[in-house]
Amino acid sequence: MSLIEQTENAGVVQLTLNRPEALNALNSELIVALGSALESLEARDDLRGVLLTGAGEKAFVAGADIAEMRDKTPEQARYFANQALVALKRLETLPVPTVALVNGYALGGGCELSLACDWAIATDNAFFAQPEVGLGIIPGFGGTQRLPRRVGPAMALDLITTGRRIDANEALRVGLVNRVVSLDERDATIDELTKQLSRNGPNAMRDAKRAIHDGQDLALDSALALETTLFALGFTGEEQREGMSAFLEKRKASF
Ligand code: DAK
Repeated sequence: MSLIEQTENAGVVQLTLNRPEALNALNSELIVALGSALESLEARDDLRGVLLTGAGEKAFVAGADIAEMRDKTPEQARYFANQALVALKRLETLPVPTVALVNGYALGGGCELSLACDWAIATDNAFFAQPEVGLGIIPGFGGTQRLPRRVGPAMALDLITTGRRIDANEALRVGLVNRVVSLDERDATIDELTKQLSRNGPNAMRDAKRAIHDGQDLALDSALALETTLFALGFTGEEQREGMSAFLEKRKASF
């Protein structure tokens, strides 16, 4: 049984964290497996998108593995932290759209894993929390940085210092996820998303992601200049011509 199950449809890869007996809690082995799955995806020019989800109906990821973490020495904790940092960086910098399908508990490192994706969909049984302070630690998978960027510093402080759990609808209200679907709609949602990501211009999707991500760290004028450059570059390849020709010829574009 593989810790990361990988399936694929039309260039859209679904990665499923597969450790349901521990509610997909992130131990070193699972983090390393995720990192290497992402590393092999990085190299693929034909990749259109990545969907990340958890095995079973109960949990996306119930956090870092507490049993494994408890007895770590500081050196081991640093090694673990580095492995995690590398895996999450790989996820965040994948050039294609990445979507977390949060299908149950997303606690601690699980919530942070969903934040390392571009955006998230929750099923209606999902719960989110950053309960680390209750364990005597602070979030270590980027929660103190990515959460405030997603939901604002006040809401991030609320969630991190209280450790309270919020349900899918509150997660939607605060902007932690973009959509909530019922558990029954999960497969149809995946199919629809796969269709959308596989029929759009792959280079255009990559350039749009790059403009948004890189633009966040720039002043507005520089960010707009980046957009202009990427827009113009889009006219150097086949993709723009095919997309526009298909519209004018009343047919579906073939990218
Ligand atoms: N770690 C290890 N095992 C876990 C786990 C976890 N986080 N969560 C659940 N499990 C295991 C349970 O121990 C149980 O195992 P058995 O007893 O069957 O062997 C099995 O999964 C089923 O869980 P429960 O029996 O507890 O199931 P319930 O439905 O009763 O409760 C629950 C579900 C999700 C409410 C509960 O399991 C729970 O509260 N789990 C812990 C949630 C939590 O506190 N998560 C945050 C962990 S702290 C770092 C980066 C990040 C982090 C740390 C360092 N660095 C970069 C260094 C992140 C920290 C965290 O995520």
